[in-house]
Amino acid sequence: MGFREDFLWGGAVAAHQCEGAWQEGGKGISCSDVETAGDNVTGAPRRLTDGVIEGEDYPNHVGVDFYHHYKEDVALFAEMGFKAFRTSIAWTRIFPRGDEKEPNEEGLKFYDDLFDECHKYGIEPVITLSHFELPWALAKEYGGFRNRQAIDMFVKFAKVCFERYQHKVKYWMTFNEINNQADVTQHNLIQEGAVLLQEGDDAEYLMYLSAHHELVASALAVKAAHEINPDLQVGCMIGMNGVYPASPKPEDVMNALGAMHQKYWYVEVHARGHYPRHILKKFERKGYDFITEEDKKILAEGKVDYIGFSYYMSFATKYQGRNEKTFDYVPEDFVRNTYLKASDWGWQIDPIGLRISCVDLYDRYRKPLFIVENGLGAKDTVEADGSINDDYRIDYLREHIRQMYKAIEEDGVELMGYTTWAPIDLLSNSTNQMSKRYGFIYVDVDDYGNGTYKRSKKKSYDWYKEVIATNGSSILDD
Ligand code: BGP
Repeated sequence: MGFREDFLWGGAVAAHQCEGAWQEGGKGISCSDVETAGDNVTGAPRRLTDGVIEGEDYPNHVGVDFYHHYKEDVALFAEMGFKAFRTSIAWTRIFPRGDEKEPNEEGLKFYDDLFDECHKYGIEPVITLSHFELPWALAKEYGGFRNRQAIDMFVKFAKVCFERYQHKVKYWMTFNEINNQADVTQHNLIQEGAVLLQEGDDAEYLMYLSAHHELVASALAVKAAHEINPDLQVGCMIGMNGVYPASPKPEDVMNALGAMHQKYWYVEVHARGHYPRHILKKFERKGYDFITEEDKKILAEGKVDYIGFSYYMSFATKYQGRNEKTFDYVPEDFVRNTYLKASDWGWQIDPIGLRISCVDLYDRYRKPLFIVENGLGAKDTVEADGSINDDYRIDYLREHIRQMYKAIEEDGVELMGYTTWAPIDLLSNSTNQMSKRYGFIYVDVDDYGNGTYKRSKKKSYDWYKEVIATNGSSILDD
């Protein structure tokens, strides 16, 4: 009953948000290295600069210095009883520009050491290949994933990783939250596909084109992984923050359906190996003609083994007449859901939404699910005695885990694991702030890079330790 014996309890981070050491070990400049801090007062998003510009503020160049602290951090995860630790391999540590013939040995060695450190404690590394940190040279000199050459570069990177780490890493994911780019902002396009918008570009066309190339690259990587070692399991990763209709008005319902279609289609291609008909219809209408016969074959042969997803919040959408023809993704139509409370950053907290997401994804694709991100970004206060009483984080996680349990027990969903975002404080991806903290482990550094980088345990640390030790039952009984 309940969580299976080998349930992968743990935590998740991404290289560009925690490692720092942006120029160490032969690392090249990534797209994330050229995104500044957001505005700490307003929480406004990060800005993309043309290369690393002196005088600009790039907090992720230091991160939480995980590159130098990883032994201490992994030991803290181990003490919590982690079964799994999800992180990403910074592409630019392995191929600094993306187009080199040979990988950078120093970069490969860093991850060898990190994975060995995890295994020392019986922690299974879960690895994302591309988590918003593509090579900047790929963006600048090749046009990112708008260019088919990016497919070869990614597949080479993936193969090097599979070959090198096949006996250390069993669970992989290709592109983090690949569906984020449905909202075609420059930030999302650069993070997903290293696509820099030029004047006169049709952003929507470029999104579909580069997403298609990413999907082909992903399918080729899945196939390669299975050929290299049939034990390897490769999943996709989508950002699954569900969208509800704001009311039972049919137009609102249709709006929500359209918004969900814009999430699911990426999963459809990954999991079923072909495009859903509504997307093909759209391509027909718009005259998009980039899917080749060879691509179709590749997609069909590279279906993922499981579906990884993140879940933080849900949205509600209200039809406002903007998209009457297609009921397409219109973020401007998102409205506040008055039934839900929100985090300090306005993210609407909805534990039942996690259960809905599990059921929706499982009903559609019948593949094992892996919740690879879930957590609360909040401001923490360090008391005079050094303690941090983050009951709000405990409440958030407890309620989500309870819904996850119901999805398994009552809805019959097959769930492989749960890695919280993030077990240790790190930089926010959207704003690059430190003050938006997620961890069980506090890191002493502020939004301006001041601090000792010392690690300390929050109240939630022992709480999660107990959850893992009892395989979830400590929070199901009360
Ligand atoms: C997801 C990303 C993560 C992570 C998380 C929290 O979209 O995969 O990288 O950062 O969101 O978002 P934020 O850091 O902006 O609070």
